[in-house]
Amino acid sequence: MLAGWRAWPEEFANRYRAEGCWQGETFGQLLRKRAAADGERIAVVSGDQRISYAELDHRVDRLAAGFLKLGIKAEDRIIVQLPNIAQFFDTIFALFRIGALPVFALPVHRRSEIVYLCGFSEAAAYIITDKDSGFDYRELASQVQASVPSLRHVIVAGDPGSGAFTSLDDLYIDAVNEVYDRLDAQGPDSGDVAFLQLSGGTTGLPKLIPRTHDDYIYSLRVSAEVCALHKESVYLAVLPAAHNFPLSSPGVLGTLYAGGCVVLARSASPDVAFPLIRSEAVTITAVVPPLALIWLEAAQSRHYDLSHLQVLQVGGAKFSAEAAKRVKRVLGCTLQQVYGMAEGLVNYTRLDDPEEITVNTQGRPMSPFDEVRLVDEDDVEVPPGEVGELLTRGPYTIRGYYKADKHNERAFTSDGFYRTGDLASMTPSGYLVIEGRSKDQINRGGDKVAAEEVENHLLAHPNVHDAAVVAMPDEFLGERTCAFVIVHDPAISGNELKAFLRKRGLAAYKIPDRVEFMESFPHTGVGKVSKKSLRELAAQQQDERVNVSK
Ligand code: OOB
Repeated sequence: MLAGWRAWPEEFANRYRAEGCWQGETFGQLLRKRAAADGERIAVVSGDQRISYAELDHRVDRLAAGFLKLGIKAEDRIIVQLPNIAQFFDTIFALFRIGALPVFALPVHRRSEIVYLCGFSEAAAYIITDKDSGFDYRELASQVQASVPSLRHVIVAGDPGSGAFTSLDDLYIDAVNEVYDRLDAQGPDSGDVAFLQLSGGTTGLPKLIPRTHDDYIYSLRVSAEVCALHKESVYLAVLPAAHNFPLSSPGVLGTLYAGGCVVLARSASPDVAFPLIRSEAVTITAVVPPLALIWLEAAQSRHYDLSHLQVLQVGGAKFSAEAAKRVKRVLGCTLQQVYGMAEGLVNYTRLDDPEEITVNTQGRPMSPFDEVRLVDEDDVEVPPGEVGELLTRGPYTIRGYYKADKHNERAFTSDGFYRTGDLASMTPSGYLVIEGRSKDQINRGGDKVAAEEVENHLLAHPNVHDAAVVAMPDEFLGERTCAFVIVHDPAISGNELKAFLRKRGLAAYKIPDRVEFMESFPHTGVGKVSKKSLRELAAQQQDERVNVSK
């Protein structure tokens, strides 16, 4: 068993097996089965590539053979940072087959995040693309390798350049059948950890989320059912496929689970996505709220044929009821709100729910085995209809972060419920309405920013005495980031501090949108920095700015 992973207690594991949630299948076997049953059907469309299930299965075998030859083995952690390209699937399924663990980085992550992930997970390899959206990942990889000498391989999809990097293309090798058979015979157990997801984070350093084959495949099965996926379904991936929402809710993996077709978009812009919806007859796709607003605008001003689209999923951050009401009228499809988390629990509005529910709630738990509680600050359940922190446990919700014993004591209750840090109320029919957050995090239109992580980077500047990062309301993203800073020498500008953070290799979405200088911070009764007061101040300043600009 992977060291640093907290499995479900035996009693729960037995129950989830007995109830048929965990069915003993691994990702490697799942793909093998789809290839045997529906080999000719198209699994993945990427640009002008159309890859059938049989081809995908074979590509995965060949790449797994190459990974093995390179020395990658079961339980090795492999940082995967790929955009929405076909090799993403070859890579993750090949690693699944070997039992090596992808660690899902997002394409927007930069040196700070990747160096940390490589070091913390003691990664054996880092898999990137050559260039994407004008960014050269090979340069990033060179910097990462210089900081993490234990990293054995950098593997590049595309041109590996002149350095010592390995070409992913060269790793697809035609092995003899025995090698493939051995892969199946020696593959991982369905109860093993399959990969590590990234948490949105509330602390100084991102946490890693271990998900097993059993638990994740269960979440795919239920998601595919709730979203009525079948072999004719066509899912368009516009969000980065490595994120839990487009990965599994039902996302690209839920679509493959159902035998449907995944279409990969290199950009989420309507100019790219809308033509794909028409040409590939896309039936379902998933967006974050700011993107939904852009699509709603674009669909009104330009005339695209979106008639194939049956379901638009919106999640990752709160979608305003006002915008939600427009989806059906403007895009002509059903809105499905999705409230989920990489730690597990996913809630959906159902496709046949009345508009009252799809517009005003964030859905209800997808599985009858999900347990949810809404509690006050003393962990006592709040009366029906009132707001409380959402706690949850179930067959696909983790019992602990990877190698984070101390943090786990706070993040989970003693009886194994995950503290989501989300404030919610529940309707009489069991639907959740997200009302706010108790965790120290900013949700920038679906991108999660851990306040403490950014504060630590600011504190690394010699001129910064103290820093407090909070959310400020924003019409488009829902929230943006405001950093309040106390400096020793006032001869420094906000832009200089932002440039400092960028130089430290922090992902762009974590750079504060605004920096405000202060002489001292407001305090709470016990002398802690009052983030509540700072949030109010940031909101007030924001209002004043908006009024001035009007
Ligand atoms: C999804 O996953 P993460 O891990 O990036 O972020 C989880 C957090 C939640 O705890 C909540 O604070 C927020 O994102 N969130 C929402 C939301 N969906 C997620 N807040 C309000 N309304 C929503 N609909 O974001 C994620 C994972 C799987 C499916 C969907 C989203």
